[in-house]
Amino acid sequence: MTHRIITHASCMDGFCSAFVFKKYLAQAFEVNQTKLEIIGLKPNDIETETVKIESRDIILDLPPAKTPFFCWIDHHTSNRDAHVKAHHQIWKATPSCTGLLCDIAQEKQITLPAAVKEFRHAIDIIDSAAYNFEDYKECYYPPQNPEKLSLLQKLHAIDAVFSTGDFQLNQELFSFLLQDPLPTAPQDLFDMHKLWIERFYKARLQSYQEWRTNIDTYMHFDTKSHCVIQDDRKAKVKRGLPDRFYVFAKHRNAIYSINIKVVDETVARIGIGTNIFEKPTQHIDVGATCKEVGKKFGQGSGGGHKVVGGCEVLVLNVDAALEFILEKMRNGN
Ligand SMILES: [Mn+2]
Repeated sequence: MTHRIITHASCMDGFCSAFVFKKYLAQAFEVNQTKLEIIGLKPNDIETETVKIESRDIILDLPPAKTPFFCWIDHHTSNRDAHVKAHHQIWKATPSCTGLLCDIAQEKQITLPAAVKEFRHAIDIIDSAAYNFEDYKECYYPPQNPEKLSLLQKLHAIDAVFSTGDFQLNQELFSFLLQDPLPTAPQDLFDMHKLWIERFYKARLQSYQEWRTNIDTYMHFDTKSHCVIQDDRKAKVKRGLPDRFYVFAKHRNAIYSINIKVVDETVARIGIGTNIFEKPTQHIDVGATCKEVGKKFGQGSGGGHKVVGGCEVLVLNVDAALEFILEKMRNGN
């Protein structure tokens, strides 16, 4: 019986979920781990059924398929009430899907090595953006000691391998790293392939720096709305790869960030976040605001959580939408 693991592509949590399932949970689910194919997909591929899901598929860190399949394990709030036609189905609001898999292993009395338990804390930080300022500095800037990377740094280095900006290459490297034999814990992959993984990481860190230098030319802090605005329409050139936490590293006392990106000739995407380092206690409901803005200035697409969200608006409405959001932030509601 051949099973496939379908997991979240280009995502460290999706990657580690596949690792932990294959290495530690396959047997408990009566799955033959030597014949396990691993496929990375985007949530949208499942929702629009661009890939045919088979009856023996195991879907991790993704929304469930509409057709019957074997096993679904996920932690995304948006999938909580999903209608699932799977033989095994487990949903729980955990910081990472990998962490949920570790919990399941424990419930099934599978002993996880110390290295995996230690790793679990790190993947929880990564997938729920629970970095403190020191963690951020450690992972997004050249390492103080390149010869001895920390656990978080090793995981970021592995992530750099399948986040190159070329989706097909990412897919190749993603499944390559998950081939047999798997080491004890995901971070051991770094030591296994150190010579080339550290080059991916070095390049990635340089790309972050190029991006930060470029973004500095047009990102600005609007003190009245407590918001840092990154309007990509103002970019003269495109450089590097986004460092998603930089806004709040640069503006430590900001509450919000807004990011505007034109997608095509009619649609622009607006992302709103709150300060991950300071964790402001009072702020507007970002998800609700995004939903409202998507309806008012776009074709209805928008939503998210209390602290982070996104929406799509019409290109011709971008300025009005931005003003609407900033006004809410100024009033604090
Ligand atoms: Mn996840």
